[in-house]
Amino acid sequence: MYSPRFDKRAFKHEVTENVKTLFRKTIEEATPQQLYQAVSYAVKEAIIDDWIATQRTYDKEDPKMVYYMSMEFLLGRALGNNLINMTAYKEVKEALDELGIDLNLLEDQEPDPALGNGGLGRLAACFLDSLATLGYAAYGCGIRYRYGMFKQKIENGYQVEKPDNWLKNGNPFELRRPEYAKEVRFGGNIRVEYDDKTGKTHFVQENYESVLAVPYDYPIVGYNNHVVNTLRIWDAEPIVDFQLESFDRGDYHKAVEQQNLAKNIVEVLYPNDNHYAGKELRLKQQYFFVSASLQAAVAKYKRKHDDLMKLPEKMVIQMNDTHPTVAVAELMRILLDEEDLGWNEAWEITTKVCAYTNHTIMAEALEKWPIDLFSRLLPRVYQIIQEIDRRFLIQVREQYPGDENKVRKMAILRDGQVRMANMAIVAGFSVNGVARLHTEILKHQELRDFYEMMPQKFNNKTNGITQRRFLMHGNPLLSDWVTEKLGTKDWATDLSLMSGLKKWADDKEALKEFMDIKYRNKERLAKYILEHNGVEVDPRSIFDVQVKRLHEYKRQLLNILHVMYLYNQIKEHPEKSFYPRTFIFGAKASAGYIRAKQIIKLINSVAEVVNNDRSINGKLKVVFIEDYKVSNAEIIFAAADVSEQISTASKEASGTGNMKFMLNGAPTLGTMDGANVEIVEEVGIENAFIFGLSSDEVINFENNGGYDPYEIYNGDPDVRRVVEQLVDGTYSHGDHEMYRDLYNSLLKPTDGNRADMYFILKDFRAYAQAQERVEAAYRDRDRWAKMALLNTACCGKFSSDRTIREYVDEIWHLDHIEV
Ligand code: KOT
Repeated sequence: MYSPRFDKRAFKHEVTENVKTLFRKTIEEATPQQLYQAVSYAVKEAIIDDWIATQRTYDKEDPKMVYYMSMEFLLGRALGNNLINMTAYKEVKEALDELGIDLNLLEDQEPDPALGNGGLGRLAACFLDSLATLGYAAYGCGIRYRYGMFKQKIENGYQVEKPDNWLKNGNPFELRRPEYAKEVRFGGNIRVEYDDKTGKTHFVQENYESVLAVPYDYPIVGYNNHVVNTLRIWDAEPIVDFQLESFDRGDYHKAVEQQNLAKNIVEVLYPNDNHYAGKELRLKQQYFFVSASLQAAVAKYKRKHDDLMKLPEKMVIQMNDTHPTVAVAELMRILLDEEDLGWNEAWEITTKVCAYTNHTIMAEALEKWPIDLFSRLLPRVYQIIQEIDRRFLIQVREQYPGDENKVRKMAILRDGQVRMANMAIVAGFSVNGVARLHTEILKHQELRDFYEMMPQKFNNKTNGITQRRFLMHGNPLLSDWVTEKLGTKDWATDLSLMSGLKKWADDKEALKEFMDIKYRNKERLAKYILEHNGVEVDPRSIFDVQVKRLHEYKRQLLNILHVMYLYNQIKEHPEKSFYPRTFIFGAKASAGYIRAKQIIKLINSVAEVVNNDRSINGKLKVVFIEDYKVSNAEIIFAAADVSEQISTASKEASGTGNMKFMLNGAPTLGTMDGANVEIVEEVGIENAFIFGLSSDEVINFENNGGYDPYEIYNGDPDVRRVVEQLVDGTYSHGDHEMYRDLYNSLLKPTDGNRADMYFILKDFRAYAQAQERVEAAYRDRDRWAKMALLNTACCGKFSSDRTIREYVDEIWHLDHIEV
């Protein structure tokens, strides 16, 4: 399948055969969905050989492996990406053309696997791509949710959630592996058995419920290197033997319970980003996939090795936020109870194997499980955590005699809660943040006590993204142009080469080509918007884009208030020149996040008023793209002129959308937050539009009770006007109450929260001024083209290949492999 070996005739034959055997049809008769399946199976066929070869190499060379444990993997579609990484995209497109099949239409037939919420899950997917591409042995470990992230419909301006039945037509790329199934146990009680002969104590779980975890393997194709790694996602099935036994005893109830437990556990992804809901089922999900993955990992190790003390030489576990951190205690349990090691040995192994990544400082995202719930569901794991905590607090008291305040802050068990982050830090050998600023805030604010006690554990790994999906696949025009200008395609695996584009930054001809490509991508997006949203937008206008999860700290509200302000300006000064703008939004709100949903409604209400006002001559358009997801994201990034990254400084740990925009040549309009800081460092402040409070200023305000939004409200008539427009009926058909809560959130303290918690009014004027700078820069076509091009040219640092190299060199110490 790799270009040199691609056999077009054989491939076409294979597709034709697949259509026949799978569907008893000819190519002409088959539906697009059936053709997608037939083509995917043909592609899988080619992948399988490399998959086998890769696993054989791992077997033979026995490299150290990373297990990347994550509740989320936001993969996006596989077909196109696999073809890109097999360097067969163009050949396959040609072959299919000859069969009268349009590859792009086929790609649209694939459901977008959405086993993640946003940045955290997408990062996990980019990491798997980079690990395979760089030739490292890696397993992704996660859950095969029956329903992924919900599909978003907009009805009458409101978000409506529809189930995402992504498996309804089957999944050509996955492989069920029942031979590796593992039992996972919940609840019951622990009986302590003392063995007189050996003098050992055994802990036996009784009266538990259990499910069978069945793995599905999903190939992760490396770029142009024949490496195929595995994402292993677990499904839950009832344990059949048990069920029969229960039926025999007439224990129908028990059998039904097992069925229900199995069905419920993997039913659906919790659609909360940056938010902890504390649901029992969520904890079950966490333990379910962590226990199954660890049992499989230890079993795999034991097939080749008998000295468990050397386990850390062969595996490392990266915990993607606190969600899988029960891994720490589960690994202890396996080593203590199933492998009969002593505490000290088990602890030594665990603390050499486990590493933790922190992705957020948002207080509402902190996982703190109620002890009663936790100990009821995971009685043995809880005992182990008690012992970890007991031993740790002895250390704290030794190091800080008499400082009970430290003990209170650092304890794992406290106030009736299990604090997962504390456990991860205590047991992990590495704690990393996801951008330099974020890591500094962790060290000096949120996790200060831990940093003081164990500074050697703390390190930064600034996030990255894969250029294979977000440039090669998402933006083929720019991709080809870059290859031509650099005279090589090596940027596909070495993004630092992009800096070679700088030499074209003053070349009129090259700049024109660059902007022509942007224009064609804008046309492509305009077509998508017309087809999917029924709104006509002008590709000659500035495409100003904010796409990301909806969260107050990300401040979509600031953006839309500013649109309201611009609308007022245009209405009031029709004579003033105004460069036409299209404000594009895309965002899902967690189903239960009321205020986020109000913001979506507000955006759509503003769109309705503005887009239908003929008097402004189409100078302003607002579009809310329904169902923002990986597949349409690729089209959106390619078409953006302006990248809105306007979170309240200190709140966005890193951001990764910011990097995707940069890669595609869109300058950042943003705050000095997360990875924006490093983006500006790379591209130069003159090639970005930076505004607003700094993280230090924000933190300062927060530590001193906030600020008074009425200062702004009373002092700035433009701000006052847009705030009043939330409740004067302008955007609500005369309804004064529709946006009252948003209005109140800006001006009044509500349910224990400060007024304007996210400094929207405070930053408003600075934001509006930055937007004026955007307009001025855009009017100067040459200047803008240069800025845009330099963004692409300076994005080298933000490849996830760089990030993964740092993880490998500084945390994981993996062996490089060649297949
Ligand atoms: C937290 C709880 C549940 C689900 C998701 C989260 C979460 C998501 N925490 N952090 N994130 C984002 O992670 C990205 C990848 O590191 C960051 O770029 C982004 O700033 C985080 O908000």
